[in-house]
Amino acid sequence: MDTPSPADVSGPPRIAGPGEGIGADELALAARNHGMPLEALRYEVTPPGLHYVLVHYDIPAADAGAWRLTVDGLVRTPLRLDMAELRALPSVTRRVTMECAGNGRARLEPRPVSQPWLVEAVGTADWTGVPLRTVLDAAGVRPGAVEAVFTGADHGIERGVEQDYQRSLPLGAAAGDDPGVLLAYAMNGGPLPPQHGHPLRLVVPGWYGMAHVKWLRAVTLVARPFTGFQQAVAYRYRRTPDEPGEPVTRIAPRALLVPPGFPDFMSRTRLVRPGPVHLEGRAWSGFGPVTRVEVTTDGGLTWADADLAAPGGERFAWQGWHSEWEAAPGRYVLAARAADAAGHVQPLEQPWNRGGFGNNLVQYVPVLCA
Ligand SMILES: Nc1nc2c(c(=O)[nH]1)N[C@H]1C(S)=C(S)[C@@H](COP(=O)(O)O)O[C@H]1N2
Ligand SMILES: [Mo]
Repeated sequence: MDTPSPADVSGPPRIAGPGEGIGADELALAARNHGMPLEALRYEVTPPGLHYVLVHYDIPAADAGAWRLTVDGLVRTPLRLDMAELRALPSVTRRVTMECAGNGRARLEPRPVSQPWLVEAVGTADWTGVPLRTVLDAAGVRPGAVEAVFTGADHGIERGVEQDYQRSLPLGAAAGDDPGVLLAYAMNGGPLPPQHGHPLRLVVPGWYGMAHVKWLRAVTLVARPFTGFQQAVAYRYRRTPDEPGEPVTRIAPRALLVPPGFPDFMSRTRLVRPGPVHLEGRAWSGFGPVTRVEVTTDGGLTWADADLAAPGGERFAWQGWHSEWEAAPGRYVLAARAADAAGHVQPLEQPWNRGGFGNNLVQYVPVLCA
C-alpha cells in the first residue's frame, strides 16, 4: 500500500484552458477571502470589515494573553516578547494602502487558477505598532545577517509543501526607514481583527500584501537569503514554469474609480442620469507618490487629466482624484490610469505572468447613461 503524502491533496499550479470558467476550487477561495466593495473607495481610511482579506490557510486560534514574539537567529540577545512588553515600547501609527499581489488575476488571459480577484483586493488602514527596527536594535543584529525571516502561526499545504506561512525581507528593508516596517497590534485604532492577524502582524509600507505576515510569532535573522516556499517558489514573476523569476516586491501603480451612478444587480453595469457626473476615485503606488491620473469615458480613445490630491505626509497611502463629466444618453466605457514619481505608468496591455501577480492593467467600467 502506498503511504499517503501531503502532495496527494495538492496539485501543481495551473493555467485555465481557453474559455474555462472559474472553478468550484476558486469559488471556495473567493468565498473565504473577500475584496473591498469598490464604493468603499470613497473612504480615505477603509472602515473595519470592508478592507480586503486574504488568508492562504486557516485563521489560527490566537490568544493575545499567551502570545509571544521570538526574535532570534543572528542576534546578540534573543528576545521573547509578550504583547504587554510590545505595547510598552514607543509606538507609531502609519496610514498604509495594502494590495494583494494577485489583484487583477481573474481578468488575465489565459487565467492563472488561484484566488480570482478582479480589482478589489485593496484597502487602506491606520496601523499602530512598534517599528521593527526598535526591536532589532534591542536584540542587537550580529554581523553577517542579510535577511529577516518572519513566521506566522498559520500552517497548511501548498503545491505539496507543508509549511508555516513565512516570508523574508532584506535586512536593509527590514531595519531601515524606507519602508519603515511595523510590528502592528492595532488597525484603525482598535485591536487587530482575527482575519487581519490578531494579535500581531507585520506591515511593510509600499509592498504587496504577501510581505505583511499576519499572526507573527517569530523574527529570525539569517546569513543567507531565505528560500522558503512563499519566497522562492510562489510570488515570483515568471512566464515559464522553470525560470527562477524576479521576486514580487513593491506595488505597481493603479487608479480605481468609485463606480458612478447605480448598478444593475447581475451585470454590475452602472447607470447614470444625463447631466453632470462627478467621477472620483483613488490611486496609489508602492514606488512613491502618484503624480498623474488620467480619465477616459470613451474606452481609452481619449484621456484627460483628473484633479489629483497632493500626496500627504503618508507616502504609502492612496491619493484621491476627481474629474467632472457631462454625460449624454448613450453607452460609455470609463477608465482611470495612474503614473508614479518613479516613472511607472499603468499599462493598457496586460502584464502577464504565471502567478497573475502585479496585474495593474487599467480597470474598464461600462456605463449606460439613460
Ligand atoms: N501568516 C500569514 N500572513 C499573511 C497571509 C497568510 O496567508 N498568512 N497572506 C498574505 C497575503 S497574500 C496578503 S494579500 C495579506 C492580506 O492581508 P489582509 O487580509 O489583512 O488584507 O496578508 C499576507 N499575510
Ligand atoms: Mo496576497
